[in-house]
Amino acid sequence: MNENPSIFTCTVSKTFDVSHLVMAVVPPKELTGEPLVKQLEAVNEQIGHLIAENVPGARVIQQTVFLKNYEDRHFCQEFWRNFYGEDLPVNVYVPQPPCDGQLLAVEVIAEEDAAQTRITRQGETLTILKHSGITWYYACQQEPKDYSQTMYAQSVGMFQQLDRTFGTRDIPFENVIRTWLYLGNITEPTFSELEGETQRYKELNRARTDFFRDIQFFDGVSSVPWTRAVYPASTGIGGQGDTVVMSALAVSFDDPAAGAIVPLENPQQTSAFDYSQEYSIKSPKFARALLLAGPRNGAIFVSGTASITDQETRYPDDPEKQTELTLENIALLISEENLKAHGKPGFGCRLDEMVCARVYVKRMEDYETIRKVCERLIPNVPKIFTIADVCRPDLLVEIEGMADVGPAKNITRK
Ligand code: 3EB
Repeated sequence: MNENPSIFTCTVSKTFDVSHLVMAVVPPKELTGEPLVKQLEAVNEQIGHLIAENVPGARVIQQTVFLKNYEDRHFCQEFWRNFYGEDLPVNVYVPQPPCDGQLLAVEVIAEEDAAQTRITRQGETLTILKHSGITWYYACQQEPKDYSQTMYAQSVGMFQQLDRTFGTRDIPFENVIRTWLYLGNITEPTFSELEGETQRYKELNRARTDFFRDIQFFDGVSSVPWTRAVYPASTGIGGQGDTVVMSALAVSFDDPAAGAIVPLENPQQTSAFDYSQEYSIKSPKFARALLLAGPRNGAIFVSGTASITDQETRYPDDPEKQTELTLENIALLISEENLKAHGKPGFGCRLDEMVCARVYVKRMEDYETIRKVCERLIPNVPKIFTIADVCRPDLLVEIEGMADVGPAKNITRK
């Protein structure tokens, strides 16, 4: 049934004992130009099909919804409220148009309804999933916010809001392993009380640095004690308009001694938190990737990755080479060699074994070129392509993804 793997695919992974589906869902071509409700119905139908075929009864945990028109989020949320009722997943609405021209594209995470699975929905901003000795907290922010505030104040406010959401379950920000920061007009100038004229992304970095200052990430969460500063994996990417949208994933282990959280760096890139001040007076505090592992299996969260080696942008005018280098960076990060170098032999994998990928394309005219490279290098990986500005003016593409790894990994493609 899956004739065009680039627009409609699903990965099923049983790596953590229960089946876990990741889907990249876009309304079919025939619906181009049709109203939102038609496209939403088609998306729901596809999700329903994929679940029924692969893991009957699986329940949707989180949807990341990329919108051509950000105002449509209200209609989408009402549509899904009616459809899911008490089982409404966390929906993160991102102001980024899908590259293929549809009104929306959705990355969906669903989980087998096994005897050992516990799902708790807390309002519309937090879904808690418990299985295999791990609890996953999927959070998104509430409806925003005061756009008249400075970039710095808005960003701190969003981090605090996420912190409060986790706080309702007594989960401190120390447990956050992955953040997504979508920032409208990311490379545009803004005013800072501290620096005067600066750039919005740089102010976000200053806010993040201040917010993270007293957080000892992963302290007490897992068995690995950190003697240096460590940070969650992250994506920092543009969006339409003046919006700031954030989401985050936190975890806890029943038995911290049985779990490991290992931030991963790339041997051919300067760590982002060590970037020099020309990129941002306060460096971006994130890990290139992060491994979450039990004794026999694990998941790698790959941060937004771009055409950078050391700390320099490479191939400033060449979208094909930028995409190749970006994927090479991801391949290096998740490679067996790199995992071994980080003390976790047996937890690496190949690039084309990734569970899913998101490809953020700066300019529509580069889409075909970038898509072709992705089809060549990660043909079987469910992919979503959106239009989004990347935080440096000369970066044309940014890619993120997930991988399931470890001696007990168990992945199939549908
Ligand atoms: C880079 O490597 C590209 O600010 O959280 C990638 C991933 C990037 C995350 C962030 C920024 C962030 O510097 C940009």
